[in-house]
Amino acid sequence: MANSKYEYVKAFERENYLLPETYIVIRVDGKGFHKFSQHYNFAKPNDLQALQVMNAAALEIMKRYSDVQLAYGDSDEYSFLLRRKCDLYERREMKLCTLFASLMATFYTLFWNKAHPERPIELEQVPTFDARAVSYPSFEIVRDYFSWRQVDCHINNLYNTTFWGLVKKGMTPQEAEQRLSGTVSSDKNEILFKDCGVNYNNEPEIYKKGTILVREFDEYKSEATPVTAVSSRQRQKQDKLRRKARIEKVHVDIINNNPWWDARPWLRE
Ligand code: DGT
Ligand code: MG
Ligand code: MG
Ligand code: MG
Ligand code: MG
Repeated sequence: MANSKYEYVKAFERENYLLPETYIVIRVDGKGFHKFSQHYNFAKPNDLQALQVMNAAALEIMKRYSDVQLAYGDSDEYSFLLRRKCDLYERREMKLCTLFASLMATFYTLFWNKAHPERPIELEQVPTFDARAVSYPSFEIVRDYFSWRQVDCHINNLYNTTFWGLVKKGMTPQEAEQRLSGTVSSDKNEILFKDCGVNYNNEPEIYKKGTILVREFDEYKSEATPVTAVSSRQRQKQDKLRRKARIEKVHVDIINNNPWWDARPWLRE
């Protein structure tokens, strides 16, 4: 195609290439889901169907992008771990973020409508997501990242479960907020047990731990060769293996669980 005199405008474009040989985490988060959850009457504090819509959307992204090895989600957010050697869109940050955010919104809408034919998504309240990408230089930091998100899930869920437990027992939201102000985890566990008759340990794992989607390999061969030494045929073969790998959904502790991580060495690669 002949160059037009307008082509020079391309020189203004800027692109951030995420550092090579680092793990990429892309986190999407629902925009204004406080309002969104009210509009669609989410159950409080956790709406199982809504969480399942998030999980289904994230799974669909993972199926499409074999570079995603692991995903963790709770509430209105999902974090996707892309392998260190991933070269998706040449690691262009804008491409990756806009793509993940738009896929999440589209899949969310599709799966929502499938799950709620009587309450489809309405034009005045559509699900939208922002996305950010961060590259992490070591696997230890990647693990700390996912611990951070799971701790966040736990803290929010314990608070919300206790808060709504108190409201269910007759407190106004203001009274419940006051009752919980200044309390630590053990206090909340005790309030839940004594005032609400709820043993937090017996709450569903999906609420307490969030959801982990992980690619699983039955026979795993290390790829730990320098990227330059791997032929493109080998790369294609490895990619095919990743595509074929099944994706499991679990709700387990990933913070103090070295065996879980150690059993999945491909997450490190
Ligand atoms: P943002 O992310 O800054 O645009 O604003 P929000 O409103 O999305 O805030 P965020 O992401 O910090 O918090 C998620 C909100 O979504 C929070 O207000 C609670 C709501 N939410 C998420 N999952 C559920 C659920 O299962 N049930 C209910 N009732 N609310 C939920
Ligand atoms: Mg937020
Ligand atoms: Mg949000
Ligand atoms: Mg959020
Ligand atoms: Mg185009």
